[in-house]
Amino acid sequence: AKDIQVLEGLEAVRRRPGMYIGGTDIKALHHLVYEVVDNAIDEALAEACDRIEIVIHPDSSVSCTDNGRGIPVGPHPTQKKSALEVVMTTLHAGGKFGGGGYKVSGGLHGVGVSAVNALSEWCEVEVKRDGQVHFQRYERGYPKAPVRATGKIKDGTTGTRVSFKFDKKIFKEDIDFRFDTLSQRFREMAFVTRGVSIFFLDERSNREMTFYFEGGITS
Ligand code: 0RA
Repeated sequence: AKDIQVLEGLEAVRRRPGMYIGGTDIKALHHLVYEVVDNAIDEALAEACDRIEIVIHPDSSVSCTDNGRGIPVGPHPTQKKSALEVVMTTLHAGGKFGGGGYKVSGGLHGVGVSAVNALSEWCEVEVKRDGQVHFQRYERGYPKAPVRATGKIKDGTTGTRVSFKFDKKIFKEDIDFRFDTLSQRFREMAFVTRGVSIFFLDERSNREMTFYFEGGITS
């Protein structure tokens, strides 16, 4: 029964996107990116990550990679699936488990990456953690298969990559990401997140920017 509620949760996001991301226009579209990047920023604010890389691919899919601890992948304490799947498919499940940290950077009404997943034609997550690469793919929020290990890590690196392609069925026609809108936001995130490097590449135009402020807002 719980599983059904989880799926209904993401169906609700697709039925009424305005309730979750404030609309279906270009502003709402950019919110998808902010939500994903804000999760990486939170990892940087926890001093667990110092590099975030955002790429807009030629098909307008977006990937955000961070070198943080990686979203936990172990079995979730109450649901019989990976914590990673719970984070990706449950509304409000994006917070740090077990109290302690909480979201500081704000974002799309705090709904989490699962709302982005729900509003994406496809979404993929890759987590490097515990010496392994873990992967899961979703289509319109539904997992295609359980989280699986796809490789071994020998150099101890950790991190998370979330990739998604926004669903053209949801958003207004003929809208797409704007380099200047996104880079302005990433510049601001770098101001307020001392010591993090934010690398931004737009493969549609081959423009790129890197933001880094040693002293944060003081700089
Ligand atoms: C929950 C717990 C921990 C990290 C994260 C979530 C986390 C989420 C995101 C989203 C994007 N990048 C992320 N990186 C980490 C802490 C896990 C631990 O203590 O090792």
